[in-house]
Amino acid sequence: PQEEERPHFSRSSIGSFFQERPQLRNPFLQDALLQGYLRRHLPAQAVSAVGADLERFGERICSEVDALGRQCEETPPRLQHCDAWGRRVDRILTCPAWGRMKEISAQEGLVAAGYERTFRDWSRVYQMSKLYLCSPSAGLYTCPLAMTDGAAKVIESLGKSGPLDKAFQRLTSRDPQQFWTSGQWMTERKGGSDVASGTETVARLQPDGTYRLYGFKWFTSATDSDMTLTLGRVEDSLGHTVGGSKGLSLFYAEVRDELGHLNNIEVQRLKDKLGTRQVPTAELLLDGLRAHRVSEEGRGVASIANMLTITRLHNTVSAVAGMRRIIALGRDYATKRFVFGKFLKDHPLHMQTLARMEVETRAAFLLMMSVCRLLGREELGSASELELHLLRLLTPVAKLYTGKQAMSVVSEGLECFGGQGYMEDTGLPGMLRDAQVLSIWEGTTNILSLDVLRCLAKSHGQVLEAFFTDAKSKLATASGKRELGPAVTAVDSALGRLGQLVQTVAQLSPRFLELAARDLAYSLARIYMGALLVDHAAWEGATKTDLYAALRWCEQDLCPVVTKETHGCYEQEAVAMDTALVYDGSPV
Ligand code: UCC
Ligand code: FAD
Repeated sequence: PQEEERPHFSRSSIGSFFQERPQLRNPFLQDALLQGYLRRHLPAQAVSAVGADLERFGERICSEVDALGRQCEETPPRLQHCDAWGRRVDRILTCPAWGRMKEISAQEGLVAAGYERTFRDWSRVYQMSKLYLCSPSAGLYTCPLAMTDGAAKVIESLGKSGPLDKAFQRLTSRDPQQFWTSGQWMTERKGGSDVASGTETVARLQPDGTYRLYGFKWFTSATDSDMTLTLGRVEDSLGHTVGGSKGLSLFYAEVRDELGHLNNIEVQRLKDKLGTRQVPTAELLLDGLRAHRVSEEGRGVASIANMLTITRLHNTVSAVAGMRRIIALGRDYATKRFVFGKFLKDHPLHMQTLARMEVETRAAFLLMMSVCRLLGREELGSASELELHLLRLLTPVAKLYTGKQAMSVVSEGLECFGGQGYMEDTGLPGMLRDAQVLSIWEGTTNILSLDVLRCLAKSHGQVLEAFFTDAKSKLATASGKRELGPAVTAVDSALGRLGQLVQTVAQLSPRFLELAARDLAYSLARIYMGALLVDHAAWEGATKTDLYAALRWCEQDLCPVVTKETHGCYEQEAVAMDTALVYDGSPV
C-alpha cells in the first residue's frame, strides 16, 4: 500500500511517535546557584579561573564522563577467585571505563586540587565544585575518590613521614601513572556503627617494627584500591589486646606488592548490592596483612576521624549533586513531554513539584558549600574558633540531612518522567538506588545524630554558641530587605525555640537527649539552611528566585525538636511505649 494508506500501527510499523529523551547539558552552565555562589564569594582573581575550568570540565562531563559512568553501571565488577590452573588469585575485574575514570580523576585533580591549594582557602570549594558537577556521571568513581581524599587528609594530619610520604604523593598526584586510590576498612561483622566493640582484627608486631594484621573486614568498598587505612588491636607479648575504643590503632597497608600479588588478603566474595553496583565492595580475610601502625596505640578512632570528616563531606556533595542532576534532567524533559494538550512545563502542578525539589536542593547546596568553605579555611589556618566549631558540627549535620533529602528528591524526580523514570535503560533508576546508600554508609542517620550530641557535649556549649552566633549574623544581613521579612521571622523564631531547649540542656537526662538527637540534628540543619538561604537572598546580586526559595524553605517547621507536643516522645515513658508499638502483635 501507499505510505498514506498504511495503518498507523501494524506489523510493519510501531507507530511514528518517539518521546524525546532528556538531555544532559553542561552542568556548570546550567547551574545558576553555583555560578551565583562563586561570583559572590570567590576573590575576583579566582572567579574567572575557577569558572573557566568548571565550564570546560562541564563539557567534558557531557562528552566523555557521562558515557563512562553508564558503562560502569552496565558492566559491574567481577571477582575471579582462581586462574585457569586452579591457583587462587582473587582478582577483582573492573571494566575499562572504571580504569579510565581513575585516569580522568587524576588529570582533573579531583583529589589533588584540595591539597595543591591554588585558590588558597577556596581550594576546597573549587575541588568540591568539580566533584559536584561530575558525581552523577562518574559511575560512582567518586566513592574511591572520597576515601582517597580522606586518607590524604589523615596522612597530612599525622605528618608525612616514612611510607606515608610516598602514599601522600600518590594520593594527591595528577599523573594517572602515579595516582593511587585508598580504601577505608573499618566495618567488621560485629559492627559498622559500633566500631569500638565490633573490631576483632588483631595486629602482631614484627621484629622490623611493622605489623601483621589478622581479621575479617565485612565491607570494603573500591577494593581494587592501591592502599588502605584500617583499624586493629595491637597484641601484647602475651597475645592480649585491649577492648573497646581504647584498644584500636590505625594502620596503613598497601593492598598489593610490586608484582601485583595481594598482601596476604583473601577476597571472600563481592557484595550483591541494591545500588553502587559500579563499585566493587568485598569481604576480606586479612591473613597476615603487612601493615604500618600510623597512630599512637589506642588512638585509632580519633585518628581516622579526619577521614570521616572528608568522606562525610563527599557524601554530602554526592547527595546534592544527585538532586541537582535529577532536576536538570526533569526540567529539560518538561519542555519535551506533551500531555493533556500542553508541555509538562505549562502544567502548574508539575512546575510546583519541580520547584519544591529545587528549594530542597538549593538549601542543601548552600549547606554543602558552607562546609567546603569552612574546611578550606581550616586547612589554610585562617579559620576562627567559631568556624572550627561550625565545621565540626555541620559536617555530620549536612551528611545526615542531605542523605535523606537526596532519596526523597531523587525519588520524586523519577516520578517526573512517569513510567520512563522506572525504566532501567534510561539510567534513572540507578540514581535512586545509589541515593539510598548515602544515609547508610559513612555513619547512619542515628549514628550521626549521636555524633552531633558528641560534639556538643565535648565543646561545653561552645559549638552551640557558634551555631547561634553565626545563624543570627546571617539573619542580620537581611535586616534591610523587607521582602525577606517572613523568612527572617521564621528562622529567628525557630532559633528562639531551639534556644529554650538548649538552655535546659544541662538538666536533661542523657536518655532524653538521645531520644531527641535526630530531631535536634534535623532542627540544626533546617534552621541553618534557612539562615543560609536568607543570607544568599539578601546579597545584592541575588535574584527574585533566590528570594522565593528562601521564603518557601522557611514555611516549613524549621525546629521539629522543641515543640511542646513532641516533648513527651523523649521522656522515659516513651521508650517503653515506642517498643510496645513496634512489637505490637509480636511481643519480645
Ligand atoms: O562506610 C564506609 C565507606 C563507604 C564508601 C565511601 C563512600 C564515601 C562517600 C562517597 C560518596 C559517593 S567506611 C565506614 C564508615 N564508618 C563509620 O562512619 C562509623 C560510624 N560510627 C561512628 O561514627 C561512631 O560514632 C564511632 C565509630 C566514631 C564511635 O566510636 P567510639 O570509639 O565509640 O567513639 P568515642 O569513644 O566517642 O570517640 C573516640 C575518639 C574521641 O576523641 P578523644 O579520645 O580525643 O576524646 C572522639 O572525640 O574519636 C573522636 N571522634 C571524632 N572526632 C569520634 N567521632 C568523631 C568525629 N566525627 N569527628 C572528630
Ligand atoms: P548497624 O550498626 O547494625 O545499624 C543498624 C541500625 O541500627 C541502623 O539503622 C542504625 O542507625 C541503628 N543504630 C545503630 N546503633 C544505634 C544507636 N546507638 N542508636 C540508635 N540507632 C542505632 N564500611 C567500611 O568500613 N568500609 C567500606 O568501604 C564500606 N563500604 C560500604 C559499602 C556499602 C554499599 C555499604 C552498604 C556499606 C559499606 N560499609 C563500609 C559499611 C557501612 O559503613 C556500615 O554498614 C554502616 O556504618 C552501618 O553499620 P552496620 O551495618 O553495622 O549497621
